[in-house]
Amino acid sequence: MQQDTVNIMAKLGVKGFATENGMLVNSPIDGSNIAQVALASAQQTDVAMDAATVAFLQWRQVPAPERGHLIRLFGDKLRQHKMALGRLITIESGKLIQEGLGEVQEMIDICDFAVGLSRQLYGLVIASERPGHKMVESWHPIGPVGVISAFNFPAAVWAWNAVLALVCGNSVIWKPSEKTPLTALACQSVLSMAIQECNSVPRQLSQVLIGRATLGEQLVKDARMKVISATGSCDMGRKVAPVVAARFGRAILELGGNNALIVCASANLEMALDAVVFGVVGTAGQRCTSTRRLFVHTDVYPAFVSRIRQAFAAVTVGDPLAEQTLVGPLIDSAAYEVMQQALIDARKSGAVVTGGQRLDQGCAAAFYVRPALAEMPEAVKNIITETFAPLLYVFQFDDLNTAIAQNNAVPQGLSSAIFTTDLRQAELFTSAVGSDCGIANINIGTSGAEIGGAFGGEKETGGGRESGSDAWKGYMRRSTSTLNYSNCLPLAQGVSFSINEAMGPDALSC
Ligand code: UN1
Repeated sequence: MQQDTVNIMAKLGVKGFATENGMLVNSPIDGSNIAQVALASAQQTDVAMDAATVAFLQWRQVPAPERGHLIRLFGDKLRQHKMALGRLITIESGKLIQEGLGEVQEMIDICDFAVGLSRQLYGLVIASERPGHKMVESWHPIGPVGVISAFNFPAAVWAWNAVLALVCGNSVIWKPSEKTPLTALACQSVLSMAIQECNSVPRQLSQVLIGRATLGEQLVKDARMKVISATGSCDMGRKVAPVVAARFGRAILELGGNNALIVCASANLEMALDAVVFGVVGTAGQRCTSTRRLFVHTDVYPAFVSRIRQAFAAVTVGDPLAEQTLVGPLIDSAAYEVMQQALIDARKSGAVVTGGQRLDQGCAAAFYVRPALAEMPEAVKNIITETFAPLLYVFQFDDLNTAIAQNNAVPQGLSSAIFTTDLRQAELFTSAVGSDCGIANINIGTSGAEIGGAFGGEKETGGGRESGSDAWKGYMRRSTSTLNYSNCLPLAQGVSFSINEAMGPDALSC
């Protein structure tokens, strides 16, 4: 695994990563050590923030379409290096090779989106209430953007933030998860290849700082970082949000999900089965969009739940680099412990649990598990915590309104889905009285969102929006200008304030 990693890093032009005495990086595939990386000191972080400020002051003057040109080149480089980067993502995060490649594709997609955006950073022209006046809204670069990302999407989530931030005229500092620093160094190296082919790109436009939580705290506290985009647990967000707010910075938070899928009696059950299985076992249940809760209509419950049980028992668990594998390893032993505790708790509450056992793959330091199904007893109506593992809690319902209420009765609000062929049920689910999540899908699972939509969720998910739609506005400042092309100075709201009378014959009239 180590040699494979060294080869990929060399191919992607990453230098100086295998330092001695650095932080150990392990692959969840076999638990082996694949590299060591140096940690950035507090002083280096401080210097980086100054450099990001200098880069911003220069970059904001570069026309947006020219900034888009850099991102177009970056997208080209990603296409060129997709296989190597995808493999590295798999080696470092343990997700399936298909998902590693999919993650690079997601980066390419957001690059394409950002290139188009670079010619569409539109403001509005607004009707003024005053004659001879107009109002315009302009969007301007805001400043250095700090991106704090998680291990489960070690590249794409940074790309969502970074390429939008760059096209919007900002510099970026990235603090990746300490579990996946190599992917970050590789992404930065690929971006550097694009930067080298461009004129007028300031040095230090994009920087990566490898470090632990204290490094993140330093970025979060610092007023030089105008935007902090943080992906991680609700607990992490609870720490980040007040610190950014206290200095009047802007936070874009993408935190936990506790995503539910509702299967109605009219659903296409084949499609629903595929969606549930991918939603639960994809990325070994470690996506923030993973399906965690399932509400099945009583009429189809026994048949559908038994199909899921069979599918969970049948899916191939193992080496994520092997094409036939459908479930890779958990990230580490801590993730395994948390899953096991959740299974103990489920059993205690009366659930019928199948799966969840550790599978021996011949490496003591790697954690492969069979996906688990917890059929909840009548008395337990919901599960309010997110367990980052392939574990599905199943509940039965008779009335869709009750299922929707249960979908919403959790602190998190990221993703949700309904399977139905009844238009009225689909519309109800996506209506004002339907799912309260940022994502509400119909006949699509809870995970695997496209980059074109705004990504994020409500309540303890943090309220941030990243990726498509108008999420770019989160990386810019808005300026409203009222322009007077008349010869008078009327005040808004009809307020009269005339100095003519006071000045008498000396007054100039318009
Ligand atoms: C995440 O888990 O933090 O919708 C992001 C999805 C992916 C992104 C997940 N496109 O599942």
